[in-house]
Amino acid sequence: MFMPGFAASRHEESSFAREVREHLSRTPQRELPSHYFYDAVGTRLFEAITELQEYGLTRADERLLRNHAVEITRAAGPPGVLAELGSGTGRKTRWILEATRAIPYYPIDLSLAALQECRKELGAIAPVKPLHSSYLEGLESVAARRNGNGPLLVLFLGSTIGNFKREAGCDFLCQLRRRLRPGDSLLLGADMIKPVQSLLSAYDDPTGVTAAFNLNLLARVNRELGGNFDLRRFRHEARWCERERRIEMHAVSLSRQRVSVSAIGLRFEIEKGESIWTESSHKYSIEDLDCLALSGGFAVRKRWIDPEWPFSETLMMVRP
Ligand code: AVI
Repeated sequence: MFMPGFAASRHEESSFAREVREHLSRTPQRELPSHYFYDAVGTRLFEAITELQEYGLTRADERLLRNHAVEITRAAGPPGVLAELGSGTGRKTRWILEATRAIPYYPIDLSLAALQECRKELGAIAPVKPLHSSYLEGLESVAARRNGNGPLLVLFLGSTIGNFKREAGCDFLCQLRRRLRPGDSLLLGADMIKPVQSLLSAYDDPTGVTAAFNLNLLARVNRELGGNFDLRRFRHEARWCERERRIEMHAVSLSRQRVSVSAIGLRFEIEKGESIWTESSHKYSIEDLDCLALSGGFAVRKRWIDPEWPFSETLMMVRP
């Protein structure tokens, strides 16, 4: 019996396959999308990165939230509902939840394991309502369920905004704003511009954890899409791009070689010294952040900056 849709769904390409083909085919600069770093191995490696002495970003984010949670929540309204985009296990959010009075908390993430852990860890402090979805879809669900619970505070921490191209980041904020109401707010964590040498060490640590994190993306293509990347013939490189004020991570080919990715029917040759661009981490000035808030439809209410590792939490209110 012919079952409509069956054949199509069997051959339907995953978004990973589609995006890998599209990005790896780009010329003259081949790319891979950085949001695919986080498979089980990549997630562990990223956790290890956050512990590195050279990578001060996560500790600075946590310090600010721990030291200023009460001020943050007071300045935000106080909020009646909390949502977090890309919550992971919600480790950093504990202090914000403790500073509010058991308001509903909607962690939004694509990792089911992280959401389960989040509910286990924070369920005693507040009603945790995990949403397994993308950022904007998750936020839409929150908007549909918030009832008359008072202002919504959205957390977007960890400088994930830095992994968006600048224009895409601005566009993302506009889309976020459209799902909010006047009185709602956004707490945006962003890594700030700092001396280039400390940034280069943060993204190319001497223990090689970031190198493993970067090359694991090639390994993931091998594992999931039948790629034949020879990881020994690529090296990790972190570059500072002054014009765009960002760190770029590349996987640089150590020799001329042929690559094939069987599941997506892709074959290409890569020259010695040619690279695959895997990630951008944009860094911000105060002016950049003010401009981002304004063009996204927000007004900056208050900002906290870590003195040890320049990192900022900017609280912005929805502009009517
Ligand atoms: C998740 N994101 C904010 C990290 C960053 O710093 O851009 C990912 C990362 N890449 C290399 N090290 C950490």
